[in-house]
Amino acid sequence: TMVRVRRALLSVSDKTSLVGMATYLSENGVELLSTGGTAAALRAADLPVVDVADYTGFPEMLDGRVKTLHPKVHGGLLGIRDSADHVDAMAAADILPIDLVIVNLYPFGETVARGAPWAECVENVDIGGPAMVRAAAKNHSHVTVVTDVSQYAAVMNELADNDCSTGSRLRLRLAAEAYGAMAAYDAAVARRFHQQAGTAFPPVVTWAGALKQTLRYGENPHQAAAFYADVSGGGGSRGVASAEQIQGKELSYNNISDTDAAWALAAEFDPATDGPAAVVVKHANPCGVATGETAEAAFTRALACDPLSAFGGIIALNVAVDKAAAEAIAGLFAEVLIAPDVSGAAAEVLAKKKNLRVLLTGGLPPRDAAAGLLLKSVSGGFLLQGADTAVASSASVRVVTKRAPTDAEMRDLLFANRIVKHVKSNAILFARDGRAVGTGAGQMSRVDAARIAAWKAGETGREAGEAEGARTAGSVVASDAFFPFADGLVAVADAGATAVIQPGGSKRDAEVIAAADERGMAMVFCDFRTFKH
Ligand code: 93A
Repeated sequence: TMVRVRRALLSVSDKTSLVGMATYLSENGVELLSTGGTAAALRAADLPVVDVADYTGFPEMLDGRVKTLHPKVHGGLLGIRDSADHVDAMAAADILPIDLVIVNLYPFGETVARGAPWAECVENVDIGGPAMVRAAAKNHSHVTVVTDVSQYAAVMNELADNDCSTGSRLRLRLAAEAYGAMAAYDAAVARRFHQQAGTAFPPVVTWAGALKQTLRYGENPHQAAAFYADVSGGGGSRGVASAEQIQGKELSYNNISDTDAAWALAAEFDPATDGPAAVVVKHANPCGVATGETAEAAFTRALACDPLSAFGGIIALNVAVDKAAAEAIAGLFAEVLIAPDVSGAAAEVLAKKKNLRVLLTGGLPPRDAAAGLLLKSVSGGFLLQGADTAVASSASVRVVTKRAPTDAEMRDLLFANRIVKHVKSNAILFARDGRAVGTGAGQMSRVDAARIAAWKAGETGREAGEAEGARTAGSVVASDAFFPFADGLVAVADAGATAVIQPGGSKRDAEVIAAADERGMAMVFCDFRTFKH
């Protein structure tokens, strides 16, 4: 059913397009009620407007904390128009029906984002706005509620097509969007309050997603799926959800998930200290990781880790893509490229690869913001945990063997340790000269992960025409958790590894250390494990 709009209440912090919307309403005979700043903006545009304070007979007070919180406002929003009792009660109290509410809230999220002091954040918690929005949305059978500038055009079109009335479908949709917007707002408030309280794991969900993309399907074609951006202030910046896609088809569910894995690993490497780094991911595991003198060198070296698996992979770089890197990347069939930026010449090269999706993040995620909460669903609930930010350094690791690692070995050990954190458990990774050379991922036993990593390195070397064992001879190995027995260590030693980094802490550490000593290997304990399931 259609509802004629005769009276509208406008109270907005974001005054974008306000005058256009209000002019349209006013020209169509709609009476405008408004709060202080909004009313001033309307008067400045020569629009007739009634102050809410004049309508209620109650002044705005307490520094604006009480502006619209009055029965004459809320009665006008909540009264049921086709109930004789409600109509009588409203008339008796001089309450006028309000048919349209246009409200956007105090900019709480923006205030927090610019690091405003706590008191200012608190002052920016809107109370009256959400109260009106909720009341109007509840009474959507009679009231139209607008909570975002992006909805103005749809509402004006509806009014224009229907003699200044709105239909129930639009009112219901706007009411649903209104409650979603209020939930996101409350989530952002709850998150900031928990931060202030020092509650790391809030007892309430403080996530709120804004639909970013309806996906064609999920992990498999028979699963429905959608992609959401976290709009509650916990998403961190320069992540996959806020990246700009400059070319290529729509991202799929698996593209997004794999791109996230690739981006998190690339972001481990700081261009200032590690130089350019490149990552190739397949099925959420890295099949190529390398640093290099240039972006192109890093990519070419990463690709050489396992070119067979890299086909159809996801590429991430920690530095801007230049022309040389773009040309090298264009030589590989890849699904997605993610990087902080691309040069103009690189963009031209990549544009020829029509199917390659290119995502630009604008920079690397700040380390502390990247360390947000990770969420995983379980049947009937979910798990939350902090991001894995553990990093080993040459000063933090303990040498446990007779022989200490050489400087070159230590560099590769720390490099491998940072990568193995991003490999599904059980994980064993061989590395040499700043690149991964063999990976065993997602195995149920550690010794199998070790054998697969060594075998894979050998296979790839053979396919590349290298001498037998050339890849793993003199390599180092990282293990994501301790070796429960010496067998895993023996397997990597047999493959030619000369140094190992692992957390330690097994009951049989002594046996594992003895096996390393017997073979003249160097081993360090980093004292933290990096499971990833
Ligand atoms: O401080 S409030 O929570 N108390 C209120 O009664 C109230 N009514 C509207 N904030 C309130 N508002 C908000 O004021 C609106 O949600 C809107 O964001 C803002 C518009 O104020 P002005 O018209 O003075 O610019």
